[in-house]
Amino acid sequence: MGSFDGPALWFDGTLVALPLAAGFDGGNATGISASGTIVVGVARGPAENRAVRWEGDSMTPLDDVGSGSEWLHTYALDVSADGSIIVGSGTSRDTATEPFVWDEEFGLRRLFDVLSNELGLGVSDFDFGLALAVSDDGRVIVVLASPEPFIADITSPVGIDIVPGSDTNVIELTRDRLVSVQIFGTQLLDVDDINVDVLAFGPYAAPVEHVFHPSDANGDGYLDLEVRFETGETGIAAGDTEACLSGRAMGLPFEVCGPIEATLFGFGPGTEVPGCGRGFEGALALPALLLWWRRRGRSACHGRIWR
Ligand SMILES: [Ca+2]
Ligand SMILES: [Ca+2]
Repeated sequence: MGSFDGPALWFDGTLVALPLAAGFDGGNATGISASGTIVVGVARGPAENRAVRWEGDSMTPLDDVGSGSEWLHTYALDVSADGSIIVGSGTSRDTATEPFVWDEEFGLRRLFDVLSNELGLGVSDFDFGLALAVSDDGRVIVVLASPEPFIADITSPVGIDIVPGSDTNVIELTRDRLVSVQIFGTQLLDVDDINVDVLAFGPYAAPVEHVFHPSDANGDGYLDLEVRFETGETGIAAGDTEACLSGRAMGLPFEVCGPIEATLFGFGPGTEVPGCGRGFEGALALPALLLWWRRRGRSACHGRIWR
């Protein structure tokens, strides 16, 4: 048995040393994702301390992706359940310690910039210290600041219209049917900043099937984005009255829900519909699993609807 001094992960009864990249000789692990596959912390070296992410056998420093900040030393302190949002603190050439938020697309960003520029929040009265913790869903950050600590909701303000142009939002659960969702741009939300690759609709998080060119659908002067999903992939079941769209805009997570009326077009209750998709087939074959999924989907459906 050897010994070591450095970041480690307790796994299945054994303490496992986390790998350190060249140029680092120590560190700390400070946070872990829900599945345990992503660990965050700091790697220490003679020249710098770097916020890092461990995944499998690799250590990856959290990089600045062109935000203009020049970070000297960074420390990751917490990670969201799925590993997509990491928070911590760092020092730059210009400032004392200040909090950052990291995501894969935009890298390290000053939390102050994100709150004031992307979310339009007035935070100039605060002296920021650390971003101490992030909620499991990656949408709420605990910030140590003076004159007092605060909780920042970094949910991107996204408004949607399910089945654009209709108030009843009937979704027919038939084969190969697509359902449209209009995402509204605003002064704060440029729809070009929506990552369509991670958009997910319904309890089964259906991926986007079709993306339209942005156009100003509601005539407010801001471009809107219409996307379409295959109803069979959404997991929406007959009788559902609400559906949610989740994704990321400017790297910030969002989940927004709207009313629907889900019907089995042309089929009586309990009729087996060939190729109808997981949602409907699941309802026939795996009621317990479907219920669990639907509960899970609903419990996360408290997002604000901005219209
Ligand atoms: Ca509608
Ligand atoms: Ca518009």
